[in-house]
Amino acid sequence: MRTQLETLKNTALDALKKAADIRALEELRVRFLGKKGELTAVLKQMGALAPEERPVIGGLANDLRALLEEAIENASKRLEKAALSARLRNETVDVTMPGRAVKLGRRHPMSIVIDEVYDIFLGMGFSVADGPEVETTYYCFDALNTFEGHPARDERDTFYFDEKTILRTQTSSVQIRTMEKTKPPIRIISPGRTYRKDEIDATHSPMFHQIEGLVVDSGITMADLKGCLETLMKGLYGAETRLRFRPHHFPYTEPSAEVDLQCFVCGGKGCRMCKGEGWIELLGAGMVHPQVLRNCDIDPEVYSGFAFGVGIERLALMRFDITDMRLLFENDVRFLRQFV
Ligand code: 2NL
Repeated sequence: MRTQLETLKNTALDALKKAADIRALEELRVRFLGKKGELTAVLKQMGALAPEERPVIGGLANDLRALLEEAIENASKRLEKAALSARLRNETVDVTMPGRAVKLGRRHPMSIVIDEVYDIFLGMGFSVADGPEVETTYYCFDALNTFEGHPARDERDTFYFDEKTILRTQTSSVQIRTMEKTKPPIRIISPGRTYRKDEIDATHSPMFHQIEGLVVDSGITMADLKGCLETLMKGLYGAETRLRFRPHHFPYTEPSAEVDLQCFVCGGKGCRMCKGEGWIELLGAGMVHPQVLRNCDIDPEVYSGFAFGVGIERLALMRFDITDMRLLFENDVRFLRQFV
């Protein structure tokens, strides 16, 4: 039995040295030290030994068990270390490898124009005001001196939810809300979506964007309005830009004007772009009607103001030489990619 134990020891140590991974090592532990393992098999023959031999062989067997257990433990540590360094080697990241290119989108032509208008007005000390798109007829019409029965209120032109609730037809409602809340001096622009029951064609859409501007202070005159609009249009279309003010009528301004841009194609001579007129209609403006000021609890004897409203789609079409407004809403990336 001594030789059996000796052989077992040599075979086991040899096998342990060759174990390639943790699983193989576990198999070896079962094979040599398990309940049905080779060491147990040798000990089962103890009964055949002389009584005085038994404790000696038993001692040798215990020593062998301890020796193998330690050898397995050492092998296990060695294999774990090897597994870790193999993993570290495999998972190395090449930090010099070029990254995957990110596909950048572009700003929508409308956003480009809106941002340009923001820049110009923020430069003149204006702030941006915001308000609801679902409005009451009070803020869209009554407060703006647009009496009941006025054609602008017609349900053939305006989206009504009920008698007193509509989709705003202009962002003037935001200006009214601002005048109610804050007292002069007021210098704001209010950009946003507006809605009218228009058929879709190259120059109309039931949803469009508008920017309105409002200045109220003591001593504000039509000259301030002209200077402000010239600064805006020269900023958008270049220093050569010329404007023309034509008398007009709005219920909320007095006097009122329509403002034309000298045709940038023919320089005023008359061409297809301006339909032979030499001028292109741009926007509406005027001095805030005294009644509108009174409606907001501002004394027209002390304060005066000017206001204007301009469609942004129209500005964008001219700014980028686009001939059909529908292109702005169809979101075809082949179209949208062209603008910077
Ligand atoms: C247009 C151009 C305009 C205004 C809007 C306005 C706002 C207040 C008071 C007075 Cl709170 N006016 N906004 C003024 C003139 C023209 O829009 O073509 N509208 C149909």
